[in-house]
Amino acid sequence: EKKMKKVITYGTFDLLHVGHINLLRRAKALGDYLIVVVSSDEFNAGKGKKAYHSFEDRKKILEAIRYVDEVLPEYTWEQKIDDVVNNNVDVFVMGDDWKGKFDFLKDYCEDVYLPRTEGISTTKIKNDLNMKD
Ligand code: C2G
Repeated sequence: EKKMKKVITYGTFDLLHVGHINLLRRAKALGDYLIVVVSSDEFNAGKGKKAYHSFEDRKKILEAIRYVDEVLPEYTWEQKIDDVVNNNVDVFVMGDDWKGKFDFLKDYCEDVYLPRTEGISTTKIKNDLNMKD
């Protein structure tokens, strides 16, 4: 029978918003099973980011989304090849702000960059609420 088509995507997914949901819905539509690799708090610190929600809470929130089948932790930039190979992933998906940044994955799976949802971002939410970044 048809092999299950597995999709993977990465992100912080802090202060979940419709841009995240659009990305996750469209990523899932590219296959049968969606793995979301969510940035650990330590990895975010390395990105100079501090998420409002802890890793554990961001993981729980993602697991509650109908499009998401599995959530794994993102600890390093370098883990993507292992993640793709170890999970038998067919498609890697990211918003197009990352276009071209992960071309090294082309040898292991299909790369898809989706247009970002305009007018929304976690940073915008924080600024609109006058929170420090
Ligand atoms: N996104 C989107 N539209 C928005 C905001 C975000 O399509 N308005 C997408 C991003 O392109 C990304 C995903 O939603 O694919 C998650 O966004 P972030 O949580 O901001 O992820 P980021 O901090 O870019 O971390 O190793 C890659 C990093 O972990 C990506």
